[in-house]
Amino acid sequence: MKPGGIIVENKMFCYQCQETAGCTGCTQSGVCGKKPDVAAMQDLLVYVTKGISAVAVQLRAEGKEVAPAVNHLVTLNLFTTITNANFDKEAIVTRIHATLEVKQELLSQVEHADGLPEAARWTASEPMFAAKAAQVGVLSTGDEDIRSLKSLLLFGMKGMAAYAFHARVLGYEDPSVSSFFYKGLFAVGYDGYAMEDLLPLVMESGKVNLDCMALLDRANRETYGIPAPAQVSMTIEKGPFIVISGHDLHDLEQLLKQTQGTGINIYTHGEMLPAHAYPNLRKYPHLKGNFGTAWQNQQKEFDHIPAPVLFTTNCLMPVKPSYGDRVFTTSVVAYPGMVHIGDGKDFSPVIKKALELGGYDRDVAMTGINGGTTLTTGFGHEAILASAGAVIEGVKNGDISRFFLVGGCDGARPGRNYYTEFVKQAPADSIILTLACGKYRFNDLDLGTVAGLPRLLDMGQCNDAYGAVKVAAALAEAFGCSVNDLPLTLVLSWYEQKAVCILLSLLHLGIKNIYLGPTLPAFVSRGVLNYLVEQFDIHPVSTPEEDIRKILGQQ
Ligand code: FSO
Ligand code: SF4
Repeated sequence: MKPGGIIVENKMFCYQCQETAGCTGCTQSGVCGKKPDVAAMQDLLVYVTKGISAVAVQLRAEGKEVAPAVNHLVTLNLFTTITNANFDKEAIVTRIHATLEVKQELLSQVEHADGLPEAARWTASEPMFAAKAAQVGVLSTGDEDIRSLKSLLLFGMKGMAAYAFHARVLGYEDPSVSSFFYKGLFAVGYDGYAMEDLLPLVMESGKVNLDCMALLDRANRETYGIPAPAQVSMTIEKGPFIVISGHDLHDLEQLLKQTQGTGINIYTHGEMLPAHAYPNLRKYPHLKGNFGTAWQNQQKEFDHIPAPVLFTTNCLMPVKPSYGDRVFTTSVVAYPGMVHIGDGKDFSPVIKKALELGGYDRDVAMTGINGGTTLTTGFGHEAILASAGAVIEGVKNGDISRFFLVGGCDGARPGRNYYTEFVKQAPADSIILTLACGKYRFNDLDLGTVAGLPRLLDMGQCNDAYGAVKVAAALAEAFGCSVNDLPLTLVLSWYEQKAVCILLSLLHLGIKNIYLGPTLPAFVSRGVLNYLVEQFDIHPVSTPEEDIRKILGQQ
């Protein structure tokens, strides 16, 4: 309803990220730039993926195997619909066709098809897609609390699919993750479940995601070595260069190999920063440094950039004409009109563009958002636990008063300077662990040291939340207490669906007293919020001053 009582019809409905319109839902066009026709095809892709999952569940109940290719297809479909990844309607339509085709083949193997839901049987050609999409979005679930739990489950699985995908490209798979996708997607599509059926599934998704992040942690380390602390330059050297964004280390490695000896330098962007910590990536001398800050600043930072930018995963923003001829996408990322690099990972169009544009004619020093000139990353769980003795001693003798994990996503909405202020105001004898792109709010600050350790420890990407869990568990063991009794507070910033699955993993571990912001998810209904507050003491963030006082027990 608009002011004046005019009813405005929804052109779409999406409320999966933190920046959703009016903190309730994008109904006319996505705040992220997603158009209604793309939103519709994403809804339909989720619907047909629920359908193929119901068929897979039935086949397994009949004792039949589901091929790994089907697991991959479901993972890819979920990942494709994550925020800020795929804005290309045609690419999504292609995935719907592929899914329907595989599903028909699977359906022919089912003996007892009578109980299958409509999504499992539905098939059509493209002219029918828009009409069907209009009936199958999240609002097709009427009850608010049920819709909320199904959304938590679905969005959490989208995030988990990203991690499963990254592990798989490195050759690591966990069949129990795919089994959970089938079960979870079946549940999201099933009308007969009540709150008490869905809640355990939501919690189970947190457990499965933890296993999935553990698998990716192992995959990254066995492939690229144990991360070690690294100082990363923010100066872009004279000459041709390529900026690589997103989370996919395998894409970065391929690009590094293909640019060896070309005279092109490579700079990470956003969530790719922690790549500098891995020995088997930092060994390439042309992996020079980091360009710019977090994802929401890209339209400003890429303005007339004399280099191509390769997006390997989210977060891609609508591309501006001032750099539109130099954006390349790969994997699940796509944007109409941009060159997409296919699965063969032949990056020669990107390389050609870098040589054509030539880069800057002199070294250009960039700064972080607070004016700092250096970034440090690479404090993975191994590096931190190697200093466990000093940490434990520091806590025991009072040199270290508290740990804060200030982590999660950055974003464009006002209110995110909360995290900068929080870090600035945290006690001088506290240690700040961080991860994911939210750290760009403060990772150029010089916070000094405490007990011989840097006060700010960047643990890596969002998936490295697994490492934070390992550190917390090790500290709890050393102090003979539970994680909830440690002098540790989690202050999380969320934006998209990977943050949802990480939050669910923390809840699965029984971690309480999490501070969550900058706003609560629109898809968490009052009923579900009450449950989360009662069970887990989740706090919405208020002001840094007030929250720090509360955490330190000063009020
Ligand atoms: Fe950020 Fe984007 Fe890593 Fe997200 S770049 S917001 S939670 O994709 O995944 O932290
Ligand atoms: Fe809106 Fe976020 Fe959905 Fe984009 S992803 S349409 S901003 S809710």
